[in-house]
Amino acid sequence: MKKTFLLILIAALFVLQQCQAPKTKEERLEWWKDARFGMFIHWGPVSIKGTEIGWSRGREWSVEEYDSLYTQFNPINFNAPEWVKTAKAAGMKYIVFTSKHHDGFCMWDTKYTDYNIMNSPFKRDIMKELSEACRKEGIALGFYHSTCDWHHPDFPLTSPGGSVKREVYNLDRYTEYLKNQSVEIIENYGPLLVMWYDVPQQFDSVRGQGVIDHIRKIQPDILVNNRTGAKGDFDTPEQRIGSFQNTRAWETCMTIGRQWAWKPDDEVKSLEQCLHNLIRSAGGDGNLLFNVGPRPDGTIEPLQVGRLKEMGQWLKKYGYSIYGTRGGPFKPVEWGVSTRKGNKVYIHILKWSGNSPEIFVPDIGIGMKDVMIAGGGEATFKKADGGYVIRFDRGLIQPVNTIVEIKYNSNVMNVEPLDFKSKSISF
Ligand code: FHN
Repeated sequence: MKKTFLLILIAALFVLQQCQAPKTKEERLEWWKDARFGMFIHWGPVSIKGTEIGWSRGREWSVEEYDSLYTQFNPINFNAPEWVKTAKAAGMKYIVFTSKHHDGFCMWDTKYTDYNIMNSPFKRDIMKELSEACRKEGIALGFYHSTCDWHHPDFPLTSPGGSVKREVYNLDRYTEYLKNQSVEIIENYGPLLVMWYDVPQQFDSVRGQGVIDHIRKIQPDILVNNRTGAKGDFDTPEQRIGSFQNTRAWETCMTIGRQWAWKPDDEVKSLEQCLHNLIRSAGGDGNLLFNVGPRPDGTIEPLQVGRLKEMGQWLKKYGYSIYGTRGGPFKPVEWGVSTRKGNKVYIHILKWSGNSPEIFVPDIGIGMKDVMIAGGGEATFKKADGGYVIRFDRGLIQPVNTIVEIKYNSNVMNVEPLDFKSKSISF
């Protein structure tokens, strides 16, 4: 009797999970756009040295010294649930972790090379533990997997930075290696949100598309970025906020500190900079993949954890104006951006100076019904030539972002993007 009940329960849970999981790539892409905010994690044995992953191989350190670091790598304080808890506390909805960077070191129990974490003193499958922690906490998971590989003997280029051409190489055999490891990762730790490839040296669009087509045989709905050599599903502006674009998905990737891998005595961006990066990405109709670099012991830098927690506190209060929204209808300007959801538009005023605030909002072809300041502040609006003028008390201005919430008479999601008029905001 008990066994039957257990079997029925497992079957029900599986069905439930399948019901919740996106069924097509388009559905997964819409989920990803709704999520808006992810954690990027760059980590490897080079964290022992505190220099940049991949790039310091053959630069700050000889290739031999760099490639031997894994024999000392023993991050005894690595705790996947802790990492996932940090991401959730930040309000992040997905994690993208470096399975293999340009240095070729594999952070999982791969059967395709011995140059992997299981042959370090740590001897644990980091990606297995991370995937289990993500699944348990409902955080979507993807992997950053470097297209180039300066360690692999078949890849045509090697360190420093791929600037040296190997005399003997086999790009086709290397491509098979890349495809095999990509499938292995998806089969071992998937289904995944995304495979995030990077630096497609020597990979043209045909070769890159071949990688995408290959992994899609295993997981048809997986998202792939634009760095296999082919264009993939989304663009990836780096260390800058992407321009407004709502005809093709995009995600800004950015470091919270000064480099991708852990750096001793690092600095982190201010809370205002961090939040503005997220809000401006959403206003441009894009995502933000915000990077942390764990320390050699496996913990994330407390400075970075603290900043992410502060972002999460802001998102707890105002996240409804970011999650599940799309950019616009008003295109980003120097003083602010707009996001929209259903019949609401959120105007995020990020820069402020002057006296009593007044905003001119151009007509979008749908009547304005109500307006307020996020958090419950009073605001008024009146019809004007070509749009509406919104006024509210200066005391309602918020330090990082003042959100003007506008309710329209009907759905605003199909309004063509338009510009704020030049004199949209006066103080
Ligand atoms: O060389 C890499 C770099 O180390 C880092 O991984 C970034 C993340 O997008 N991508 C490449 C630089 O464009």
